[in-house]
Amino acid sequence: MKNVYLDNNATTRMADEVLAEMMPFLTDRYGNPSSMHTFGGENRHVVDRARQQVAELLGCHADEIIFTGCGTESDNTAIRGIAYLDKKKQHIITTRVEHPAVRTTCRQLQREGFRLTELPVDEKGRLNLDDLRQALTDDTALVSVMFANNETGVLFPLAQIAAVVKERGAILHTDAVQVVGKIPIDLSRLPVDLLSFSGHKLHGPKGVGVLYIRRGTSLLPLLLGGHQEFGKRGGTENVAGIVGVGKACELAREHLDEENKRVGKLRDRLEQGILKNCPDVKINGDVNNRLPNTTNIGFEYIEGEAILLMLDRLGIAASSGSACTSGSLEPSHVLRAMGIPFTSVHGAIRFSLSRYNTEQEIDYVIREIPALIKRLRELSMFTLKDASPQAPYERKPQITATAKTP
Ligand code: 7TS
Repeated sequence: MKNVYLDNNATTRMADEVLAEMMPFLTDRYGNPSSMHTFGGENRHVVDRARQQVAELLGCHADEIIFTGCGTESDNTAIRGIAYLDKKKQHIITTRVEHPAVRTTCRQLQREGFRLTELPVDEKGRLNLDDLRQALTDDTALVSVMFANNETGVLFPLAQIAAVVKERGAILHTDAVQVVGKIPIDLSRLPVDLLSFSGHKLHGPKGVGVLYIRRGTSLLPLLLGGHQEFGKRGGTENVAGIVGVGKACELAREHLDEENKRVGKLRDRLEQGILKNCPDVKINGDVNNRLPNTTNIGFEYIEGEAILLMLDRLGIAASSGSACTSGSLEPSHVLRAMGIPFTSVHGAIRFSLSRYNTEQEIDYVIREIPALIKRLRELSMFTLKDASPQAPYERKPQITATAKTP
């Protein structure tokens, strides 16, 4: 079997219906929505319709939605846009397990003089609400807490977090890049002020992000320029991309419930199949509270990169941590924050599914993995089995070839 794509938290296949909807705006209907003439002006309605489609998925008003260039831009716009607004408030709270789009932005603000609190998580990746309560002060400008973790799928209890933050009158932003389109969100009941997501994670196009800004919440725009997006994000609109993300939201709304269940069952089948057939394997994260499509599996005593390469040869695409941090060989900051033992953190693999995965694909992966893991453990250069959980790698003595006697 070829090409089993299980890296949907990195990006997803665009739905055929989305591409069909976008096509006219990549070809004949290229007008600028801000133009006075009908040819451009018609595209204003198209952008507004997409705004409505997004709002219907999130349970908010269309005028609370702005389109950006990606999830990262939405995160940056929300965080910097709030931080720079009120000079009297110089404190920001976030968590230790955020995606770099949030983490790096908050750390940059810290370098600029803001006080930053990064809340810890427990061994299952859960936040302690008392830590949040204690961290909040009168000068807390912003709390930025992800909705679900991209590496483990663990969900933070946003409703409870919002209640705590609102008690102290701070602004709450959530990075929902991994959540929108996977589980229902109803912003008419969830009092967050800002929420970010990205088109390409829910079978929409790349190059378009969304930021929800609750009515009455002011922010300083990150991109200054024209009056587009209610003056909150200058730049000619990516009409095709916006049409695509609108359609992706409409499709998610129609199919979310049934797909959720189906994808969840496939994920559980994969997990059970691997747990049953491979020794020394653990699931990382709170299994009772996570996205239905994600599992993070720690294969002890081997390197994640080696597993990924072997899987790749079999046509199976998965990931170790986030594609945004891979390439660095640094173990995942998320798993380290959870205190996952050293012997397991390096061999952690994230499998993330989507509506396009099938039972046959999952069974193929379950069939192939045990032999692959066994082989890698035999080949392993590292004596991790004998190492203490926190110890650095101990290399086995190199076996040097003995010179042949002539
Ligand atoms: N926030 C979260 C929680 C994410 O998972 C990602 C992408 C982003 C922000 C950035 O979104 P973008 O549209 O700007 O790329 N996450 C991942 C991942 O987990 N593997 O590759 C990309």
